Amino acid sequence: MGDFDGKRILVTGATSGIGAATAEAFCRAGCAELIVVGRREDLLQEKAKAWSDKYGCDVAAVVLDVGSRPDIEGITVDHPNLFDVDILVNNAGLALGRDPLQEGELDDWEAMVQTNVMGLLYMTRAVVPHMLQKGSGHIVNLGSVAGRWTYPGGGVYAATKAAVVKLTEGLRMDLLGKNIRVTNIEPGMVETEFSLVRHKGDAAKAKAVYADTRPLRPEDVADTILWACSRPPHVNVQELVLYPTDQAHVGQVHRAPN
Ligand code: NDP
Ligand code: 8X3
Repeated sequence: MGDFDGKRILVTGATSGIGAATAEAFCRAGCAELIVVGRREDLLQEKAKAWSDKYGCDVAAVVLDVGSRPDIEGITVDHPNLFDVDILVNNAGLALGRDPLQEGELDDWEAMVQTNVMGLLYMTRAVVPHMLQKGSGHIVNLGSVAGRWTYPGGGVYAATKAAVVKLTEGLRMDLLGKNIRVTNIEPGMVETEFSLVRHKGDAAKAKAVYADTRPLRPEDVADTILWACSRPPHVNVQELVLYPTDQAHVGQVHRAPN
């Protein structure tokens, strides 16, 4: 019997990067039902079908902006049991811009706070009552090393990830005694669409972030998430920092041209 047999799992931000790798890893590991969330409908549907065909897992694609309270409330009214899951991976998130704070774009700030903080809160609030009713559950949040150590031009993104540290800690306290685990996974540099999004489609800038170094792959983070979720029920991985070998700190990356 596998660790995820019979489990219903929800992964937000599953159209690319860490979320897509995590969703696929749960299917591969034999979860019964997977719900994947993202905004790019065609991509989400395509991935959901591919995972379902390949692994025989029941995959439901739910097109949703996690930062939209009306969307989440609406879908909850229409489908009251949609968020009744055993594991929630709050992965959807983004950085926008590398401007110094004094020159920052207000729209970028709002999108980061709304997605990385409010989105995580809305999803958590929608899921936790079901876990309480069942008497079990696991919430995995995607923080970042940026939530512990910031860097120039990264202050707002880092603040949203610092919020994830506190929200994870507070939720764990509020749920003490309820048999619900709460984990914060904090990766360093992972090569995904993250930098392309941050640099608003500028592929050269995005590529430069990962040039001549060996970043983490999304699958490395997915492995870590599955490891945390497959500990015995009395074990909770509270927080876990995962750097590539070639990164000692947020701003300190070893680069060696091949
Ligand atoms: P990607 O850009 O590859 O993936 C981000 C995912 O989030 C996409 O699937 C995107 O889908 C989804 N998403 C973004 N905004 C929303 C929204 N409002 N509602 C629903 N889905 C949304 O980046 P990563 O895989 O790298 O990022 C995943 C998480 O990991 C983020 O929280 C990020 O902050 C964190 N992280 C990333 C690191 C890195 O170096 N890459 C390091 C540390 C943490 P769509 O556009 O279809 O909505
Ligand atoms: C993403 C890692 O260092 O680009 O959370 O902020 S970093």
